[in-house]
Amino acid sequence: MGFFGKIFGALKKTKDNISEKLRVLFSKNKLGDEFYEELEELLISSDVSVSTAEEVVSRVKAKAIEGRLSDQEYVTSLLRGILTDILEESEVEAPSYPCVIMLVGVNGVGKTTTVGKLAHYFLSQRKTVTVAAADTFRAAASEQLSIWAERAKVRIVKHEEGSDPSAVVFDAISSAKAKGTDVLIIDTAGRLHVKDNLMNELRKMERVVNREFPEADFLKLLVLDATTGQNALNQARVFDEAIELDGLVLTKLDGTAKGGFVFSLSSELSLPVIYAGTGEKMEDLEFFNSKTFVEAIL
Ligand SMILES: Nc1nc2c(ncn2[C@@H]2O[C@H](COP(=O)(O)OP(=O)(O)O)[C@@H](O)[C@H]2O)c(=O)[nH]1
Ligand SMILES: [Mg+2]
Repeated sequence: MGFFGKIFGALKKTKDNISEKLRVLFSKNKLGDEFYEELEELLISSDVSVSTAEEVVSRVKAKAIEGRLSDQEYVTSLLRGILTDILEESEVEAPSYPCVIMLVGVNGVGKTTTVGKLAHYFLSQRKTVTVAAADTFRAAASEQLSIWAERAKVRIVKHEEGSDPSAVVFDAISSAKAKGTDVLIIDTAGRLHVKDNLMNELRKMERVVNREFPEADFLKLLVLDATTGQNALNQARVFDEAIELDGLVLTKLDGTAKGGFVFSLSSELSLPVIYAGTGEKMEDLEFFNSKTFVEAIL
């Protein structure tokens, strides 16, 4: 089962929920302001933040033909169009080479796994890849990445446990430059309970990349677990404040995912989802498709 099958399965609960709520809303035969208020509440209860729900409703207001607001099919297709627009407005172009992709995010969201998947993906595109084990907090972290690097058959740069992550990044850049590597992918730590340390560490790595490898296209991607819901927005704010993010990777789209928060990330932080993880294997990574995503939840 590919992305399309998995994403429809993962978001089925969200979809069932929304369609049941829409059914109730239309059965009430509300029109005008009352209708819009209820629509806004419906979105908020589906993990869309308040300000994004307001934005969606104001776009519906601007576009809708008043007399057709009692037509569920009509409103649903209008909503689909608006939600797709919101996702597409934040989309970015594919990276140019050489590029550095740094994955950040809290513990357990799937950073290390995604490094492995991305390495495999770029190799399949006939690009050369180096991965950097800049999660030096636990020895297990770089061992886990070594296993992925071996599986994907890419080079890995790692240091001892407890060493400075920026030094790993520095060495990885030297090595990538010397070998003329197309893509350098950096794995990082995610222990948010020492937030200030982590953010300083990430900023330091960012400075090293900017200083040592200015010719590379640098993408800082936040990895988010799709089952998280609204809290994802808080995570994104924290990381975006520290190191300006370029986009998102949404993992675990093979589980029971929550859909609504993706629109808030796009509309409030202008952060596009670029890749989607749909399983634990190396091949389980897809390009995110806005239209398919919207169809899976509405
Ligand atoms: N089902 C599923 N599991 C995933 C996915 N991505 C990662 N995982 C699992 O999530 C757990 C944590 O992943 P890891 O890469 O170690 O997270 P990290 O702490 O952010 O580096 C592991 O058990 C992974 O196998 C995904 O797309 N789908
Ligand atoms: Mg990890």
